[in-house]
Amino acid sequence: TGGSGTAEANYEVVPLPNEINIKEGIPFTFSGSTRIVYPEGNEKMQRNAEFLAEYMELSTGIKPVVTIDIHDQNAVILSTGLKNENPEAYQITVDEQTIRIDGASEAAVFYGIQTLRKATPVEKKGAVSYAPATIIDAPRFGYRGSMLDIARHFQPVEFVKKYINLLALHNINRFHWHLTDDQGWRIQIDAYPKLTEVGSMRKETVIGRNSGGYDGIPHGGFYTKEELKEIVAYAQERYITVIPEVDLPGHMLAALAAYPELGCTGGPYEVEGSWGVFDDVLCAGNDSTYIFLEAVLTEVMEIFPSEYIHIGGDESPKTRWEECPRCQARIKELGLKDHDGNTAEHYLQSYVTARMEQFLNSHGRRIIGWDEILEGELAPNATVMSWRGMGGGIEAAQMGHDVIMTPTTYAYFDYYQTHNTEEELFGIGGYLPIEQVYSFEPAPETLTPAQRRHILGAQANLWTEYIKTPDHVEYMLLPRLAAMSEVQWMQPEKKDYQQFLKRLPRLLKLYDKLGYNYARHIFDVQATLTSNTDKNALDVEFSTID
Ligand code: NAG
Repeated sequence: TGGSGTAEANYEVVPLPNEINIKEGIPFTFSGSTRIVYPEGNEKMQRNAEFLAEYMELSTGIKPVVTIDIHDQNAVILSTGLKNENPEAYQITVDEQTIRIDGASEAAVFYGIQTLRKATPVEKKGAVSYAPATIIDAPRFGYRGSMLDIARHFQPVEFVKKYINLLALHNINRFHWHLTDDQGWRIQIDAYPKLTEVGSMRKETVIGRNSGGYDGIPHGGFYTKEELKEIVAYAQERYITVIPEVDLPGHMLAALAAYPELGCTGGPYEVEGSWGVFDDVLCAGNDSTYIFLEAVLTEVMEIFPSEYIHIGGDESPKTRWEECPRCQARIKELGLKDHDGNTAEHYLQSYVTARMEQFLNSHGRRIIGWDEILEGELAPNATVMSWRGMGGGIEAAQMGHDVIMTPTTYAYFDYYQTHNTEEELFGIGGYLPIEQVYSFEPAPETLTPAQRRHILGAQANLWTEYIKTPDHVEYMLLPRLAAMSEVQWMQPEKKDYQQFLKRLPRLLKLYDKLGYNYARHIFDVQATLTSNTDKNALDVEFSTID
């Protein structure tokens, strides 16, 4: 494609479409006179058309006109006319005169647009030629998630939007937003103003990995309701549902610092400045706890239209509950006993979870919880997010519950990307190279076909104890999120890591164009992992990146 001449599109993008059939014939040429046509009266499709126009301008320097006028010549035509059982299925048909993107829904058209955008080269300004082709595509999983923790380190609204655009680029449709934790409460709640007045600010942060030394610098921040609603709408335009998480009953020190009466000992508590699992959790024997949680969740539901509300449930020590007279009285009142390898206190957490589930179900919402909610008794309608390996998810699926797979071994993007950790930005530890992300199979063979249908999808998690800046967030995500997007989108039999590596450089160029930071040096390591012949191929591919 070097020199003069028209740049050529390449449909082998990330994630790779299910079917790409290239045909004989004259290509379509995108030029200054190409129009993007959307169906009259459909605002979402108009927005889709505008997205495509913006993307094309960034990649080619040409901003096409967006219109409802049907011109059969030299147009990209968007429609929702595709009939398909999968609401996210789309088809792209390219001939000399037109590129048609037909989706089973507006969201599906959006994914067709992402594919077209990624097929479009970014190195050169001017016209682009698209080989005549039919592309048939649909995602494997309906839940394609990415979790961001902004409790440990706060990020401004502008960055959250940039992050959402990044998810869209990878066909991700769920943004799991970890909004509360020991180290900060980040969401405005009118009924409990001290949550943000007190709970959103910690006085300092531990240096390094719990070294014992502190930086003496206050860290904090929170989102107002207006900001949160703005982000929800921003994500919605990009067909991404924001799933808020209020982590309970553990990971609650920031809330306890604001309202110490909600803890078993009554405090005083502080917004935590170090990392780990802390003994002080919400008191499960105190009625005020339930009043508090219902008030918080009521306001959360007002802000977030998502059917799912994530109630956390991870790492909630039972130490305080064992000593607390009110918790013990509640255990007695409920008749909870040690049995089946669980203590009465485990069943007390199950009681808290089930009560929150009942409350949210009665408002038409559903809960997701971390796999600890399997300990004791699983709430009747809960979806389980399996993080301590796949075991919890497998067990839940066997019980007929829905599952989202996000095991540390494949999905924890706070882990290092290479063994050469000296050269990487700081991570929590662990080792999760992109190749391993790519090899992730969220629906294991051990499940029956019926059980496998309970695996709704997979998600990448980014915890941010050691990740302070937007650049660092992007570095941890990229390019591993590209590998995760193929796990989430592609049929497993079509996945091929070596082939993925050949397609990836063009996506990296788009990252550069969009101003995303990514882990560049992992490819030196990657190249040494492959055979010499492959290594040469890779060198050629990747030498074109910089
Ligand atoms: C777990 C914690 C999380 C922490 C992360 C670090 C879950 C569900 N819980 O210990 O708060 O930030 O791992 O990798 O992951």
